[in-house]
Amino acid sequence: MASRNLVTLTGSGISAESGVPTFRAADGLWMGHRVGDVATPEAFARDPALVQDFYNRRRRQLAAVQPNAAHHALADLAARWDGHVLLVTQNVDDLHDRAHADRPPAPGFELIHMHGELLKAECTMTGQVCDRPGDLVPVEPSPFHPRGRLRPHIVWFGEFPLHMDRIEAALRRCDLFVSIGTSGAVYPAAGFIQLANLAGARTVELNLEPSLGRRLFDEGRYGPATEVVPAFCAGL
Ligand code: BJW
Repeated sequence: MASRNLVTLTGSGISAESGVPTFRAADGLWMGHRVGDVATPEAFARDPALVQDFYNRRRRQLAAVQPNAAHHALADLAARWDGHVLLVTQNVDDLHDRAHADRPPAPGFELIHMHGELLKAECTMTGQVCDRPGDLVPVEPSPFHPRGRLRPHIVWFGEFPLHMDRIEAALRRCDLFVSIGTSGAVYPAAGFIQLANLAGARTVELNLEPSLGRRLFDEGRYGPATEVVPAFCAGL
């Protein structure tokens, strides 16, 4: 029987060939920083200038990059898929959004940024979110609350990823799960493969090299995302 309910999970490997760095580089640093210095609520409380500067630099970097053949292949697939497609990305870049922007929205398609979005900011008091494509200053007043500040709309370690109820519901009914360009080092995303297996889905990993969870997948195809993702999508 043909697959109808597709869940695709993407990680930073899909954006690597667009020029966005992945996270777990050999030196263990992200753009020269240790994780705990920039990607935790504690880091923001301790040194908001450092954290805002880190995200300001990444926001500016995003303006200089474009979606690649892998993002476009997934957008083409979603446009022609006869069924439900949930594209869950751990990436905070907007490259999937841009790849989908020039196609009519397909019925049954959803894109979820489970770790937030670099081009948005959120109020520390109310959690309300607004577009914020430009720089944030260390203590940025919030338009939503007199005592609030704007922080990057990013899910830091120890915080809850977004829309988990919708993601888990889609995983429970999926019949094809495809994981692309993620090391499987960060939970809860690293556990989605187990939920897909419980649902009885066909499970496929597309990555530069086998991830930590390789043995949990039915099938793996390895190479640069701009090659393996279009080839895989063309075969569906
Ligand atoms: C290519 C390629 C090419 C390269 N083509 N491929 C102990 C045990 C278990 C869990 C925990 C634990 N201690 C703490 C936790 C929980 C913690 C966690 O998982 N920690 C781990 C480090 C152990 N998780 C959390 O805190 C999360 N919240 C949470 O768990 O809440 C409780 C909860 C439980 C259950 C349900 C619901 C809630 C929050 C996690 C937030 C993660 N945020 C980050 C940072 C965002 C900020 C920012 O962007 O600055 O998100 S971490 C970072 O890692 C980022 C990424 O989205 C995420 C995943 O990384 P990714 O994308 O996989 O990148 P890499 O670099 O690891 O891998 C790149 C891959 O690409 C590699 O495989 C390459 O081979 C490949 N590649 N070039 C194809 N050209």
